[in-house]
This record gives sequence, C-alpha cells and structure tokens, in this order.
Amino acid sequence: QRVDMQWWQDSHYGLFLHMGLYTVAGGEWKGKGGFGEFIQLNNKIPVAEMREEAKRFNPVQFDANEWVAAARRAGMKYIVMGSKHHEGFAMFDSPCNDFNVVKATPFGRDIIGELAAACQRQGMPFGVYYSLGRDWDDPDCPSNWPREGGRSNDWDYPNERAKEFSRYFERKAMPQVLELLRQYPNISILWFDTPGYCSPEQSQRMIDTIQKYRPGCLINDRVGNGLGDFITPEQTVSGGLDPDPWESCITIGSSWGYTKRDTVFKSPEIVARLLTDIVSKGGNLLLNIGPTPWGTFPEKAVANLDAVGRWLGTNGEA
Ligand code: FUL
Repeated sequence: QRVDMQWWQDSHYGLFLHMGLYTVAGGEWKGKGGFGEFIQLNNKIPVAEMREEAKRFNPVQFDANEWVAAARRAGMKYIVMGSKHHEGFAMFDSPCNDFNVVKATPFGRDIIGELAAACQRQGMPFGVYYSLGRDWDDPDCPSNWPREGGRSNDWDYPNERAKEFSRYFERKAMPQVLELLRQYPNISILWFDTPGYCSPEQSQRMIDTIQKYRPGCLINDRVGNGLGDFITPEQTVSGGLDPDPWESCITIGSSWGYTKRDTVFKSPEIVARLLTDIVSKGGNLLLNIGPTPWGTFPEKAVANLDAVGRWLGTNGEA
C-alpha cells in the first residue's frame, strides 16, 4: 500500500456530511422536486440564480463542536464533509474563487474551517469531499460530451465542445485542493467524486501534490484512472471480496443533501446491520447526513445515530 492506512481501517465507521447551496432549497424548487443536491441540474437553475440563493444561505445554528460531539456519541471515528459539491460552491474561504460560504453568503463563516478546528480539538480525524470533474458553476467543466450525458451545465454554457477541462482544473480544482490543505492542517482524507475528464496525468498530479503538502493523506478511488488508496461502493455493501481497502458510503435519508420532505431515515437496526455486515467483511461504513438550512442535523437522524451509538457502547467496539 502507498500509505499507512491502518488507523482508517481500524476506524470502520465514519460520518459523511453533504451541505451546500442545495441545502437551502431542500429538494424543492419553485414547487417542483429535484433530489437534494441535484436540485440545480434537475431544474436547470442558472448560475445567476444560484448566486441569489447564496444570499439566503444562513445556517445560524451551526455549531461545529456539537456536530463533532454528535458523531462521537454515535460511535463514529472520523468525519468527511463536502467542501465543494457539483454546484461548485465552496464551503470554505477560497482565495481563488469568490463563490464560497465566506464571500457570497450573509453567514460569512468558514464552515469547513470551523469543523476542521473542532475535529482537531476533539481528536476526531477529518477529511473533505471534493467534486473533481463536475462543477455546474464553471464554464469549462464538460460532462455531456462525448462520454456522459446530461450531467453538465448546458443551460448557462451550451457549447460543450468549447469547454476545456484543463482550464477548469488549473483555475479551480487544483488551486482549491491546495487551499484546503494549506488552510486546514488536519485534513487527513481527500474524498474526490466524479473524476470526469481527469486524464491519468491530472489524477497522478493531484495525488503527488496532496502527498507533497500532506504526506500520508488518504485519497479515494474517485481521483480517477484506477488510482487512489481505497474503493468506494455507493449505497451498497459490495466490495467485501475485493482485495482493495473499501468504504461503503450510504446515506441515512433519501438523498445526500437535506430534503425538506424526508421523513424516512434508516432505523437504528438497519444501520447496525449495515455496520456489522460491512465490518465483518473488513470494510468501512461512511454514513451520510444532510444538515438542515439552519445548520443542525435532522432530529430523527440524530436520534437514530444515538441509538446505534448506545448499542455500540454496550456491545463493545464494532
Ligand atoms: C455521488 C454524488 O453524485 C452524490 O451527490 C454524492 O455526493 C455521492 C457520495 O457521490 O456520485
């Protein structure tokens, strides 16, 4: 193995967090649905309107210490939070791009920074998710042509052939990953998503850059081109027979981002069964919650996680 990942393999159970501009809409746009974090794509919301949406992003009840405490109570051993999802909005103070939580919202606080610091204080390993090859705010992020379909912003930027992935990569993706590493010294996992048009050279350069600034930082397979330290089966417990280290990412509700109408959350029993199944096969469970527009975790999700935590407490370590 490229790096020592024993601490991660021994951890088994982590908290995944999806929060972004899509959180404000909560899965509904002008009376229509649109699946949590995919609200912009599904409703073809223009970037100009997303900037207006940013003015409504104000999760005043956000308390990073409370989030970390909730993860600890649940028996979770690390946290991975979205630093930029497909809408292209950075949840941290990004010097290279103003479309971020500090510069574009009335909230004006660095959510990733505060969570990183709280994790540091409470001894909780911390990682960030980053949507690598899909960015609906950037004019150079193609994903419709020639391979994929319907996954890029073709309403603001209709000319797919004019899009040049490497321009976006150099202007935004690479600089923002560097900003994350420089600004938050305790990032120990980089969880990429949607490699898209990353060339093998770009994926490798990303890995080399991360290693240079943060030796030992773990990187998932979605950095692209068969690289990375662990595989990430999604919404499933596969991978058990695979020789690679693996982590199943599964969301507790119906989508990854907050959905107003979500009433069904995986019960403590389902979560406990997933955990035993995964752990018995040597994997990790990264269980996702979509925090609310007020900056809290949905009450039902917390109640269910607490119940699993109590069960873990009385049954020993998973
Ligand atoms: C997927 C994304 O499209 C989802 O929104 C979520 O982030 C999941 C973990 O990965 O590919």
